Amino acid sequence: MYNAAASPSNLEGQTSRVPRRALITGITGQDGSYLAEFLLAKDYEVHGMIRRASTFNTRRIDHIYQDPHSPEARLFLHYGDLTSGEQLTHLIYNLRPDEIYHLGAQSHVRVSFDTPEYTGDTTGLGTTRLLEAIRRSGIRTRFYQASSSEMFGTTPPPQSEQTPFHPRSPYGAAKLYAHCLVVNYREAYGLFACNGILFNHESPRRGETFVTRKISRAVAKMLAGKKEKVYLGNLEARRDWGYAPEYVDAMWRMLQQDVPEDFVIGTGQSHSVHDFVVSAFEYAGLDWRPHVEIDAKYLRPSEVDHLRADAGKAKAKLQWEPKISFQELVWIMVDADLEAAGLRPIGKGLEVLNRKFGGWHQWERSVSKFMAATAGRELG
Ligand code: NDP
Ligand code: GDR
Repeated sequence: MYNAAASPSNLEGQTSRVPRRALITGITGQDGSYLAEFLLAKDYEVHGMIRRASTFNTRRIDHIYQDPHSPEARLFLHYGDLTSGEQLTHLIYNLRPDEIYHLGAQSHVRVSFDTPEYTGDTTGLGTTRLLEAIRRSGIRTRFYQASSSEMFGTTPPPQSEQTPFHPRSPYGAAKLYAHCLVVNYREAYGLFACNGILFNHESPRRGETFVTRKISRAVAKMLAGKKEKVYLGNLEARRDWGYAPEYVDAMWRMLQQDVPEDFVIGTGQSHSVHDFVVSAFEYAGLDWRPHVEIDAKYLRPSEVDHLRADAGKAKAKLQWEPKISFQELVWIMVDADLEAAGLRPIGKGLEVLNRKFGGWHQWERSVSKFMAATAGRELG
């Protein structure tokens, strides 16, 4: 079992001026970019691992990039890949981070059916490589694993930390393997490691091939006169959709606890893909029927029908509760995509964010100000 007395200092009570150091895998993804902003606003020194690519893959974090030569620099990027342990060990041993947020993964469920081996290597074994790098380097750190509601698969809702798993995709199976490894390293080696079992969370920074963003982008393009139809798969699947920036706050809260535990994070409400379609089109004043067609290529060999979180434990222990509803999420995403398409946002999404989080809006920096306001300082 984890020994609290032998743990790193109680981080809530820490008064030292030395900044805490975090390492984020998957910093170029939706969650990684929001988490980097969140931690910078809390005065962390943030290190992110990025993949080498022949094209730029840092667009979600370009606005917070800092010249590493500057004495003020707090954000540092390092090349590495989850499919190879060499750089992971090197990074962990040399950086000795106080907290590690492991968000990197092949995260697309449909794609995992086409690339099961690669998904297992990245999404499953990637976690093992990190855990082993921590164990072998002997450093004391806190580890966050991006677990997923996809692991529940066929088990009916509501799903909590006690719900049995039954994954329905290579992605879900790989996440479950990683999830179990985290529990094992906690029990076997006393590692401070937490699984955040997060339900779907979306934002203007969501990857364009996930269904919510696919719909909000399509609606914006239709209003801009650049698209006539959007092709989708199963409209009946139900998901518990939340707003991503609120979920990175939950990740951080997990690592500030005295004892490492696993937490389910979600809104407790579920809606169908069809609901999202209707809501997004209605918000834009469009009739969805002539614009939506089903294409079998977006169906999955086995589907997860219904996910809805019971996040009571997170509410009680982390004091975490989401502020953004399903309807508001749709407004935010459509507004942001309208702006990205060069159109004037309708405005309800902006209004919600202003009201709930205080002055906002540039969609690509959508959370900087909210996070900075939370931390009592403004990001540059
Ligand atoms: P994204 O797909 O937006 O980001 C994935 C990140 O992983 C990217 O930075 C990507 O880099 C990186 N990555 C992929 N493969 C590798 C590799 N081989 N080596 C190093 N880095 C790699 O995911 P999200 O931000 O939405 O999700 C973050 C994590 O949370 C993921 O693990 C996901 O599975 C999990 N999750 C997400 C949920 C959600 O609703 N968003 C819900 C539950 C869990 P690059 O930019 O170069 O592609
Ligand atoms: P999911 O998200 O599989 O839940 O995984 P996604 O948005 O891909 O699918 C949600 C539901 O919508 C249905 N669907 C479509 N999906 C996509 N991508 N494209 C379509 O055209 C389409 N039409 C209908 C899907 O069948 C599914 O039922 C996300 C990812 O972020 C994972 O990494 C994460 O672990 C889980 O959420 C929780």
